[in-house]
Amino acid sequence: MADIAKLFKGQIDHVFASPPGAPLPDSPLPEVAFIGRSNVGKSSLINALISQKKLARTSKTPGATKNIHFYNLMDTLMIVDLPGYGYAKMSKTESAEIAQHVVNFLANRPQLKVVCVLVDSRHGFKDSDKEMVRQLAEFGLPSIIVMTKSDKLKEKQLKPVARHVAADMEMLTGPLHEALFTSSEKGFGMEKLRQLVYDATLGMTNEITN
Ligand SMILES: Nc1nc2c(ncn2[C@@H]2O[C@H](COP(=O)(O)OP(=O)(O)OP(=O)(O)O)[C@@H](O)[C@H]2O)c(=O)[nH]1
Ligand SMILES: [Mg+2]
Repeated sequence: MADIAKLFKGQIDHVFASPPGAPLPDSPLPEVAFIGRSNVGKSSLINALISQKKLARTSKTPGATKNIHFYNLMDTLMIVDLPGYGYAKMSKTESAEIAQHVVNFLANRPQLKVVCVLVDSRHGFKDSDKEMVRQLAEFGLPSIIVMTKSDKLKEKQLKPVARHVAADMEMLTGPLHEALFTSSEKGFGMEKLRQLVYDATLGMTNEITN
């Protein structure tokens, strides 16, 4: 546990932003990527996970993240913020270029160990999320399902949503565990998510270099 706290609260560098068509960084570090529909809260979750307010750019308007961003945690783990999918107002050409860039990354990245698929707690799985989980399984990538913005639901609304989500997950192959409900705004679920990410990326080597 001590090592996890050290990793997620230590030195963080934004090392690389890769726009569509550009190369990806050459790095030996294990990676965890965050994916999900546009505006689901990927960049906010990354900030909460690494205890930063504004390192990853967030926005009320969907389509905020257009490049693939790499964050180096203590030369030990790379966090990758991916552009969202399903944003209808972006031009077809631009969204196709972004989607292609993301698929290239997912399909050709041996150091990528796990992908967190973010789903809005209020809406549950959309077809595009199910498709993403299936695609990740096809690429041989394990996924962690993270429900976001759970502060927007009342306590009594959480149970039926959790049941629906659990039923949807039974139909999907690949996810590592039951869905984890989180709130970046209130900090719910962050310790658990840090543990899951750590286990899936560094669990075998258990090394923190500095
Ligand atoms: N209430 C609440 N709002 C949140 C939470 N997480 C994110 N938001 C809000 O949701 C909006 C989108 O958040 P982002 O983190 O930019 O979402 P994203 O998935 O990175 O979006 P794209 O980069 O456009 O795909 C922002 O207005 C955030 O403040 C949360 O846990 N609770
Ligand atoms: Mg973003």
